[in-house]
Formats: sequence, structure tokens, C-alpha cells
Amino acid sequence: MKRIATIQDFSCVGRCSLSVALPIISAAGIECCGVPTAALSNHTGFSTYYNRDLTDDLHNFGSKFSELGITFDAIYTGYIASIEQMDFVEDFINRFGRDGAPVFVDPVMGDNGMLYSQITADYAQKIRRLCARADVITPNLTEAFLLLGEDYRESLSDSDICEMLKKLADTGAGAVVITGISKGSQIGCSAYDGAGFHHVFTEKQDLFCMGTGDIFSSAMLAALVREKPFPRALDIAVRFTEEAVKKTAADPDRRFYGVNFEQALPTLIRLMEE
Ligand code: PXL
Repeated sequence: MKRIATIQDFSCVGRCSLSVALPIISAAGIECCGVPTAALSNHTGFSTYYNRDLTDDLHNFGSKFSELGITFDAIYTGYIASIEQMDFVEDFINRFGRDGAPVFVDPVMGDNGMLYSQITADYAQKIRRLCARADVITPNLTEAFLLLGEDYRESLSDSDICEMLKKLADTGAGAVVITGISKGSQIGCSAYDGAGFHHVFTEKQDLFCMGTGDIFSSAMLAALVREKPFPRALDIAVRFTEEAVKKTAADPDRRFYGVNFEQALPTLIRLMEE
């Protein structure tokens, strides 16, 4: 069984980061070790939250992994709580990634043209370095513009998107997936894997959901670790995210802060076995 480490925060309430990566990657049949960058009462999209930064603890986790000789088949990073932690993450990849272990970076910084609370311009600058050494990066449109140092725009042609993908790949990442692209009544992602472009779109649901990016990235990376070909991994992630959003839309008690991905896990398991 493959074992991966995912480095991101644990938010008790508001499905995101570790609380979605762990169940999704486990359901995909991969051992998932969550390395928490911070512990939050709830994610930062709420009007208030408590945030305990775990930078010092991260160094202690690392020392124990070294002592125990623990290594991982892949490393996946999400929300990193501070710029200082970025150095830890780079060091973690060098020390604990097995030979050839792929590195997946979801450069979590914002959505809908806005930065999440606590994310600064310096943060965007620093995460570029991490993206440059990644095998796959999965920014949403907002994050893709931040990585390129360009102003956020919404109306983009297919060739604009392809140009963005190429520019991001030129900065060093092996493959680039831009998520959350809207095209009329469709929503989906576009990607460049060094060999060619891929576009996977589906019918948009009439619902705004937070946390779809974390669900998409976890499913995509799990599919790649399960050695699905790149276009198939994209397709699995889009189908799973679509199903989770549909389940959320059908839930009369839904909350603004998360997607009912739990109800879509049977679909993910089926897609992984096909
Ligand atoms: O889903 C992205 C995310 C992850 N982690 C934390 C967040 C957010 C988005 O708001 O606040 C703590």
C-alpha cells in the first residue's frame, strides 16, 4: 500500500484541508498521513476563528520521522499557515520523499479574485518557489493569476487559459491544472502536462460552494498516486467533485462552508476501481 504525507491545516469545522484530504485519500486506498500546519476552530472563511500555528511542532514531527526512518511515496501540500513554514515544507520534501516521490502542491491562497484571510503578497511570492519544484500544481483561477503576478480576470478565452497554463509550466512545475474555470453553463478545469492540453468540463450547479478545490485536488492526486493516466485522473476528480456538489445542492440543511463530499465517496471508490 502506498503511503503519502499531506501537509496542510486541520480546521475542526468547515470541510477543507486535512478533514477532506484524509477521508478522500483513504477511500482511494492510499495510506494518508496528515501533517498539520495549524489547528483552527473553523476555516478562515467564517466571521471569526481561533488559529494555533504549529510551526514549532512541525519541526518536532520532522525530528521524530527522521529518528524513526519514516519516508513517503508522495508529498501533497495544501494550506500552509505562514511563510516561515514554507522552508519547512521544502526541507520535508528533501528529507522524507522517497526517491522519485512525486510532489503535489495546491497553492491555497484565495478564491473569486480575493485572498483568504492571513495570506499576503509575500506569501504568493514564496509559494512560487515551491510550485517550481512540484510535479503537479492545482491552483484555482485566482491562485493561477497570483502565481503569475497578474491581475485577476474572469472572462478568458480558451487560448488565454492555454497561455496561462504554459506560463505556469515554464516556471518549473511538471504539470499544471487550473481548477474552477467557468464557461457559460459549464464548470471544470484545464491542464497542461508537458505533452498536451486537457480540458474537462461539466454542467455548473446553481450553488456557490466553498472547499471544492481541496476536494478536487485530493481526488486528483490520489488518482495519480494510484497510477491512473493524467487525463483519467482529471476526469475522476471532476466527476467526484461534480457528484459532491450535486449531493450538496440536494441537501435542504446544507451549510455555506462545505461540500457533502462524504455522500460522493462511493462514486470515488467506484471510479478508482474502474
Ligand atoms: O479550502 C481552503 C482553506 C484551507 N484552510 C483554511 C482556510 C481555507 C479557505 O478559507 O481558511 C484554514
